[in-house]
Amino acid sequence: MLDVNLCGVKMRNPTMLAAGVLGITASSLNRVYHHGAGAVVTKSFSLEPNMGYKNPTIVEVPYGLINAMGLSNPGVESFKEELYKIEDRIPVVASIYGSSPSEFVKVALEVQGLVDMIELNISCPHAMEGYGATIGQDPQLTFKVVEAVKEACKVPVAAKLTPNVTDIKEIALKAEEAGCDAITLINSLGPAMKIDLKTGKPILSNKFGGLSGPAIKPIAIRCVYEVYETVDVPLIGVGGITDYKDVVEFLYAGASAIQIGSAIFYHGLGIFKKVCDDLKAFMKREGFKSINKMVGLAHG
Ligand code: RRO
Repeated sequence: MLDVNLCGVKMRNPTMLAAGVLGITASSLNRVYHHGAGAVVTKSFSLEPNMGYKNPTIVEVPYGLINAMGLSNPGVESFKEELYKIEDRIPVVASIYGSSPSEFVKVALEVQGLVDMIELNISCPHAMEGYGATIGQDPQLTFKVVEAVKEACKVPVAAKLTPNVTDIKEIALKAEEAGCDAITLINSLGPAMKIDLKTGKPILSNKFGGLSGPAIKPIAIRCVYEVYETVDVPLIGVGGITDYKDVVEFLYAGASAIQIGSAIFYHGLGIFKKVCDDLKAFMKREGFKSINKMVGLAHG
């Protein structure tokens, strides 16, 4: 009843681990799957290792978290060792980033044989110039990165978009035109900042970071809704999902699958099973036989 087929990737339910949370080792990714996720997404990784920012890298605010991890990762060579150790039956999405189309392609080619899908992170709101949202805020750069990876790659490719744009439809259309198979939305919102009243200074070492959690859910829902009316590729909704009602909202807005990240901080990994059990009960109550039947119901 909960199973979905996302670009040919079969998932036992529509929940996925969002990029950036528990996604750096095979053992944590295996563990997330054992707790009920339908698929897992890695922490974003790049060609070369990246130390990321100094601590503190994350701070809690009402209804959300602000993070500036700084795109930290051990680099693709080292990441491959982890990808080998992920259990075969687990649908795995590699989140990758770079500063140019050719850099994205190099990383994608290294890992495509080890994963089911690639998610292009062109949307980190506090990335260094030339990376992250500086790509995803530019329609032409978005097009070039997606086109290059699609030309080189045989696995499905999703583009993860930033909400920090004037018109997300324009960016989504470019990603679709360039051939992406799916669109993930949204990455964290921002840049956001929290100041410590004792020191009088910003708490994060990077000063500002990306806001995630329930605070951004209404924006994520609006982005999914708008993009659903604009493109024909499947959408993956992410942003502030905490319970099954949030999942239903995302499905109605137009998402075919959803990702959970910050809620793990509040509720632990049990959230995957809880959301799926509650979603199934809701579908039985409302007479929905499959997830597909719920996708896009808020339209028209
Ligand atoms: O690593 C991070 O600081 C980070 C990334 Br790559 C991203 O895409 N989004 C985010 O909120 N943080």
